[in-house]
Amino acid sequence: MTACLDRGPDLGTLTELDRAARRILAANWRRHATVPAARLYPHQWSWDSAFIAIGQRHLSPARAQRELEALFGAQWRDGRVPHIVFDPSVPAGAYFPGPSFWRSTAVPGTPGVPTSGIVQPPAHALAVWLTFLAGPATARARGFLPRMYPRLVAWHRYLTTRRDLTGSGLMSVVHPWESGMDNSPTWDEPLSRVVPVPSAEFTRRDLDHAVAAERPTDLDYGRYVRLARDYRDAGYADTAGGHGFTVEDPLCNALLAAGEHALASIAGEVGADPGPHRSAAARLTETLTTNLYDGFFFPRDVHTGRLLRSYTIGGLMPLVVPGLPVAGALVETALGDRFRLGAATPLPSYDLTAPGHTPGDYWRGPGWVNTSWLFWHGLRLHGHEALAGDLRGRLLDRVREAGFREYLDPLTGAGHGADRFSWTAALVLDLIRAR
Ligand code: 9WN
Repeated sequence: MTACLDRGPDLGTLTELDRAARRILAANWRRHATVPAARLYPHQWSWDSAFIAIGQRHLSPARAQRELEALFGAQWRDGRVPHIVFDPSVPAGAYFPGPSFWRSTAVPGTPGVPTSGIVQPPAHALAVWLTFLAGPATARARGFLPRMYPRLVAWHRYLTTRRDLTGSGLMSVVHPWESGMDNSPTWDEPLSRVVPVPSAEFTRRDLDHAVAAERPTDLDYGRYVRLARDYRDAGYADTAGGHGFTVEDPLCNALLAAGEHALASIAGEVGADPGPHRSAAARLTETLTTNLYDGFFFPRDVHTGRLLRSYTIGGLMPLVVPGLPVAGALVETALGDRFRLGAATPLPSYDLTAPGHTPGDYWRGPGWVNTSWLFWHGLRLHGHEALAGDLRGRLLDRVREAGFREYLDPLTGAGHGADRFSWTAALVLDLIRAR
């Protein structure tokens, strides 16, 4: 086990790790859903809830189902699932940008509860299916799948129609927050064209709870605010050419393809036709590989038409797609110097050999447990059982050493960001139970 300088409490055996993870999920539960971290992220986040459900399903299938139902309860009429569902009982200034920034309730077709207006990676269909599998009897008694299926279909329809901003068949993200990998160096080039809002015009809240050197800069935030404000002021309309930042991202499109496979299984359970989902999955897989693969998966900057050729964890994520034709090459790249699968754990968010790699800085080097979990899931899908088993063991060791941190230095294992982070706890619970 790697020595680690700022290691957290030694959580000891797997049983203790399991117990500690359960305590975190219990403490972060709020009436209908789980917050990612009590102070830094005090509301419900979209893809966090998907990962949280994947762990929670082992403790309480009903609670995991409620987590996902709460998120989709805030779905907009156009099908979008907002990236944050705000808890009205949390003080207005607890998170920026909050409800008064997004003004979602003024938009026709939005739920009563305030939300953001952007989205996050579509990990939900996969989470719904895995949640069902963990407790089919409870799910059937609660009508979980019949309720979720039409909502998931509307969600995917939004992404594959209104968010197909180029007509290529792939969805675009229109804000770095939508990628889930906010501050990734890959976004530097497209973001450089966005005029930042001066920092005097907004008050960040993240720095009340996190170290500034490990978070995006004020300049980045100024650009995030500009993009979100422009989108809001355009009534959250999705128009080709109407966004300052438009990128076809491999992670989102891979989850969409994996999600269509999950939807085919869900359709089978609810008596719907799985055929259209299988066709959609095949189409997405082919387009993803044809359009974004050039020895590795790279995002495409829609404004220039060019691939953004840096090696980030997002480019490894298509391994979650069943039947991916280039799975072997992707695993080879993961084993190489850039990601060092089998040594660097969690898998680094950014190329270890790149001059800009920073092991403690947000999405610019450190590893997150969710992306490593997705890669582990992909390794198993593609028959790499030994590599998957090794990654599982290393991830559990890392969390045992550092505690349930938001992200970790992939080489030393030092923990960073929020502590008692929900998806770290949830995915540890899932990894402990993996066979
Ligand atoms: C903005 C909640 C979220 C994660 C994202 C992560 C971070 C938010 C922020 O926290 O983003 O959505 O304030 O930095 O980048 O992946 O879902 O855990």
